[in-house]
Amino acid sequence: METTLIIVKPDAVQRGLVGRIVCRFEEKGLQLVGMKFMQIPMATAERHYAPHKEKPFYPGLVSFMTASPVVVMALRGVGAIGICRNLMGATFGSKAAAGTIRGDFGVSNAFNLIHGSDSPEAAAKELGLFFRQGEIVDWTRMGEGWIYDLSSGTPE
Ligand code: IDP
Ligand code: MG
Repeated sequence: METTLIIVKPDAVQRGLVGRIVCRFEEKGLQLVGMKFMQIPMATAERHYAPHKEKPFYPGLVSFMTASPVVVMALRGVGAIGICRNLMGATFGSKAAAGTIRGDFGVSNAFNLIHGSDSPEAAAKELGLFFRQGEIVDWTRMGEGWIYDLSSGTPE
């Protein structure tokens, strides 16, 4: 099982799209194991986007992400990182395929509604930035055996 960090970005919160975006992940079958509403402190945004520090869009990105509240989520599942990236769609709203979150809800390249970790290393780092000990909750879903085939002992 992988756990990934998703951020419903300020543009999505301002546009009243939180419920519809959360719904995409829930209905796919990913398990919600952490969630909070927050305004991202500047230092956290800078650390989160540190890999982009040298890019021309970095200053604008950090000010966008700290300008207004976000919803951060921890989502779990087999291959959750890749599944979430597919549900999100390509980085630019203008290019993202229809059927994806970015493809369906946005046209902007910078204001692209959602962040998702892109590797297990990034997920571990980002979850640590946004969730303290105890804020990610391990729990058992009643319907797990109908979301995955558990007959072999491992979720398929
Ligand atoms: P990702 O969010 O799909 O992983 P990244 O390349 O990691 O895309 O970029 C991080 C974020 O920076 C994007 O989600 C987007 O908000 C912003 N961004 C990326 N490239 C550009 C650009 O060329 N212009 C403006 N903003 C950009
Ligand atoms: Mg990225």
